[in-house]
Amino acid sequence: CAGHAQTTPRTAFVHLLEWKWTDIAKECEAHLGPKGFAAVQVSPPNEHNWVSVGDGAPFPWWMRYQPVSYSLDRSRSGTRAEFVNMVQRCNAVGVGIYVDAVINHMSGGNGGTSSAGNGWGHHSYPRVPYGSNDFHQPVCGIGDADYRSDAGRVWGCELSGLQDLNTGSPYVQGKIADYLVDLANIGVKGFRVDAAKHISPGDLGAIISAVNGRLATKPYWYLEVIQADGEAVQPNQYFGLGDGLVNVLEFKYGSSVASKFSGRISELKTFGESWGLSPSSKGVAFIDNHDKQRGHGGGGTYMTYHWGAQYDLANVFMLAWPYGYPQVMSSYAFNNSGTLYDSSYGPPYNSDGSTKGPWDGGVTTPACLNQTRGGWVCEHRFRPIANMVGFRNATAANWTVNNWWDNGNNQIAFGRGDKGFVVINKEASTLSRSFQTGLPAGQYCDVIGGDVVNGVCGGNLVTVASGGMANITVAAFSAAAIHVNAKSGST
Ligand code: LM2
Ligand code: CA
Repeated sequence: CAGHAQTTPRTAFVHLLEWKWTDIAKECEAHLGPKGFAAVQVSPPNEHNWVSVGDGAPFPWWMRYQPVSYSLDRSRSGTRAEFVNMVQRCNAVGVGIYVDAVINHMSGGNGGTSSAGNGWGHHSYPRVPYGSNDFHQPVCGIGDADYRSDAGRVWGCELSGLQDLNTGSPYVQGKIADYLVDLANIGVKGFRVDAAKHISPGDLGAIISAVNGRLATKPYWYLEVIQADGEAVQPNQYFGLGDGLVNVLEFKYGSSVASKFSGRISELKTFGESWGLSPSSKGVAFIDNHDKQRGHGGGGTYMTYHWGAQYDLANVFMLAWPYGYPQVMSSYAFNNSGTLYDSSYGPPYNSDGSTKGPWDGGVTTPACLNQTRGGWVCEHRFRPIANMVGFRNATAANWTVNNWWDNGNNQIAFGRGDKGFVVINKEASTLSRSFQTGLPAGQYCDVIGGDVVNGVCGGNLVTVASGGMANITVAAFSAAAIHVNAKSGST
């Protein structure tokens, strides 16, 4: 026996907001699998309210957050058969599917038609079925003051007028568990729990335990508990759920990084738990998400692709820095100024409201990297972001930062032991310097500027001398990154 081959772990995932199942299947095979992504967070796959115009926008993205049933028969992303096909094809290339589970509430409003053409009414969802007993009564709305003073109302009243499920009831817990177990049996690997902050830890813990208890392999759980100082509900109240294995989305991560990218990135030297972030083993890190990038979910300053090269650099930092489990955002284009603010616009669409996907029309390369409204941005295909996923995977075994260097302002560099080294230049002039790296001597490919194809680097080569020194030149508002899985001349 020659021993077992070393497999590189997959340590970052992507949210493909509003992508269709057929397109995600292709993207797994064409890009996500080869680049080493661990998983895709998909938009809620269940039957949802169909909103033709909402908050002044055609076919708003947020209709997906108004469940009508747990049927997968038809959401805006496609059919159950397409969903199953996607899960199988993504799993086959090493990419898991994480489902955005909307289980705190059902729809807003008093009635309408669903994505599958079915009717529903206030507290009336015959396809689950749910009736008025299955909702928190008497109906109340969460007020701004409740967040500070009354956890019970945050959990038991309506968020934005969305009909709040009685998640303490065994019947409701059973219906939710059936839905999630169905998904796991299809092959889904994880769940983002939407609005988890609005479900009490007791109720959510019961649901997670019920699902875990019915499966041979526990899914990965990460909860949306938006942290704010002084509030009655805090993320650490949820840490013990699911035998202590659940994660939380760490909202301070992206806002902290944005504040340093607006000031001095050299101050990121100490970034992590000491800044008030959740323990690294608990946190999902992200620069922006579908809410924050368009001013939803409580607002706050987060970087988006609108920041241009600086956004790439923030993602390079996230993927190089050993904190948490990073989530890459992948968007469709939206305007964010003045009256053109597209905070509710849905994805690129056909006249009937169906999604016009990046892989539509039998193309061999998806219609990505289009930042004009009506286009798909696909940040996960920006080369610095895509290739830093490989960096994170290659450096996962060395969960420390060393050989830190900065210029006291907006140029930084650091290593990940003998596995990788990164330089980030957020200044308007070229950075050229001899750096101490921890890497073994050799020729490495700067993966920010090029891909390694058949062992040949398409970008700059970086030579590391014995002892680890390397001359590296980085253009203004750019970066350089080398790691042991992208050596030139290797196969
Ligand atoms: C989340 N966090 O706890 C999601 O990340 C967030 O995107 C969801 O809100 C929220 N939970 C509920 O799932 C989004 C969006 C809202 C939108 C809701 C429901 O940010 O603007 O609310 O989805 O679609 C919309 C209207 C709102 C209306 C509501 C109910 O914008 O004005 O409230 O529908 O009809 C009366
Ligand atoms: Ca609730």
